[in-house]
Amino acid sequence: MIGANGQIGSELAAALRLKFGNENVITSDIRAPKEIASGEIFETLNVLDKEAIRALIQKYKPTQIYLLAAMLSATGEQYPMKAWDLNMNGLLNVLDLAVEFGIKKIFWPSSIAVFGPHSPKEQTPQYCVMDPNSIYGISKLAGERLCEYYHEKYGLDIRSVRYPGIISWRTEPGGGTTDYAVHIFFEAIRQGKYTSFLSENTELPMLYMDDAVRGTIELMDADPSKLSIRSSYNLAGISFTPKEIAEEIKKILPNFEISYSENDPRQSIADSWPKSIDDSEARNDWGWAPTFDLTGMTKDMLDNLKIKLN
Ligand code: AKB
Repeated sequence: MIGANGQIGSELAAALRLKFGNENVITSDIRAPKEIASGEIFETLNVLDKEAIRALIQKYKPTQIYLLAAMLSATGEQYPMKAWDLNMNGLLNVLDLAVEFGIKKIFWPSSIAVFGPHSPKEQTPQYCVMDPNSIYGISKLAGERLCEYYHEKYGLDIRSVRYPGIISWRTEPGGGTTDYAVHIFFEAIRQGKYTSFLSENTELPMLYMDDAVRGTIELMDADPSKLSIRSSYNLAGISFTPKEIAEEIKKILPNFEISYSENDPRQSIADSWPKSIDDSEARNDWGWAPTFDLTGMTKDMLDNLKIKLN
């Protein structure tokens, strides 16, 4: 796994270690994590260093690669050229080496950021106008086209989902537009209040980490003949606004207070994204179904954060 220290990578790696055993999962990232548990294998790796990836493939002979290293939407707007370089050339390095070494399966995440201001906002379908206007979204859409191209041209078994905002309590996200929906829970426990950088009625698609990890592994286990999409599957969980999530938190923490900041640059990114996603293809092709609703997710987040932060 490349980019294993981030929000999704750290939890996906833990799930893969349970499934395949510590000795069969090699995690890597640009920096070592704070702790490496005994028996776990970690290598420092910059995904832009193709020769370093080659050396690790030769050393460990992996059968699958999970590529999670990326710069997200908000940070991408601060460093557009770096975001483009990391997101595109990181992917191209892995795709090329996967073909060269005959890697059996690749996972690469896309995002709801591939949609743009002219995409339908409600129940956004798999196929529609896609005019992303963040560098992150542009890089993800280009990446999707590359994935399908490598599948068609070289037979690469690449699998991908368009993640919505991912909500989790173990690792906080960094640099995304949907991050408010994680920070709100941390601050509810730490401070009892939170200032949202998105306005109260900004509705975005989100997914609880447990569902995201399970769905990712289910897609990787799916029969390849059932997969009709080799760009990236729409994936839906729960859609809500900052106001709605605050109301849900107040049911458990009645004194919780929410306020809203103005003129945050992330607002315009959020405004260009869908409010909800139609994920019929994922449901039909590989049986995808999320299990957490807003109430269940809020309870699970707060229960776990109370223990973690106190
Ligand atoms: C972001 O906000 O940039 C990410 C995403 C939706 O891909 N969480």
